[in-house]
This record gives sequence, structure tokens and C-alpha cells, in this order.
Amino acid sequence: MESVVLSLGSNLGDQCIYISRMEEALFSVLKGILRKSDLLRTEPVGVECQPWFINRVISGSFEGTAQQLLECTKEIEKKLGRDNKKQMVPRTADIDILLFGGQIINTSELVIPHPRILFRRFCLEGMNQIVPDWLIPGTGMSVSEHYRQMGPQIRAQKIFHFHEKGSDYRDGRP
Ligand code: PH2
Ligand code: MG
Ligand code: MG
Repeated sequence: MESVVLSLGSNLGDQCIYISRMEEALFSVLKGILRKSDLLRTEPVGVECQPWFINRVISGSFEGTAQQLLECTKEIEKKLGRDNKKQMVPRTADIDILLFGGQIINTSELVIPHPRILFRRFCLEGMNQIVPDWLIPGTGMSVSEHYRQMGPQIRAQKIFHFHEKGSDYRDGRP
């Protein structure tokens, strides 16, 4: 069983509904204490001329390998209508594995920790809300240390927090 952190994103269609659907699907795959960051409305990073995203970062435990989790996430994206034919286009559902326990993975399909974690404010800010003490493997620093040390260019990325009622951390156990 590994503790994992995932980011959810949508910038096409009914974004909040897609985020809820991704959560529902993942909450039946993940076990243990499930945590979720605020819902974040975020400026697109690293892509030209795309709509703003809704993002959220979540954590839980997964029984299986990173490759198996990747397959689960791809399956959920597909069910939610993600079109994988074109790269770098707006998408209904995007699930990225940010951290998989303390593992460092470098295969053609999967790079963990996610290579852009430290360059996306919404990743750092979302992770800092739910797992501030986790070490980011290979860096020797915790999430909260990285968050505090975020450079000015990354801090300049625009983010708005939605403060929803009932969006507190959720204990996934019955
Ligand atoms: N995902 C990307 C590219 N850029 N920007 C924001 N704000 N949120 C995302 O989820 C995101 C992005 C590619 O997956
Ligand atoms: Mg992504
Ligand atoms: Mg992705």
C-alpha cells in the first residue's frame, strides 16, 4: 500500500462536474484517509490560448503498482470523454500522478515525482494544503519547504480558491 498524491484538472465543458466525477471514481480506487485541496480556478500554465482550468489535488492510499494506478486513471479519463487523439488541447478530464509513496520512477510512460510539480503553483499550493510534511523524493525537501521557496515567476501564476461548504478533509473510511 502506497500513499499517493494526484492532481485533477478540467478545462473543457462542465468543469466542476468533471472534477466531481473524477473524485467519485478515484475515491472508490483509493483507500485510507482521503484528503482534498480546495477547488482551484487556475490560469493555464505552459499551454497557449486555452481556457482556464479547474484543478484539485487529492491524496489517499493505493494497493498496487504505479503502473496499475496509471491504468486506472487513464480508464477514468476515457470514461469521462477525454479525447486522446490530439495533444495539448483542452480536455474534460486530466488525472496526473504527482507522488507515489517515496518512489522515483522513470519509464517511457510514467515519470514520478511528476516533472512539473515544482513549476506549477496549483500543484505546490494544493499539496501544501493536504500533505505539507511529505518529502518530495529526490529533492530532500518537504512540500511546505518547496511551497515557501517558490520563485516569483511561479508565484505569479494566477489562482483563485473556491471555498465550498463541506469541502473539508474527508475521512474515506466508513
Ligand atoms: N495541465 C496541463 C497544462 N497546463 N495549467 C493549469 N493551470 N492546470 C492544469 O491542470 C494544466 C495546465 C497539462 O496537463
Ligand atoms: Mg496534466
Ligand atoms: Mg495528464
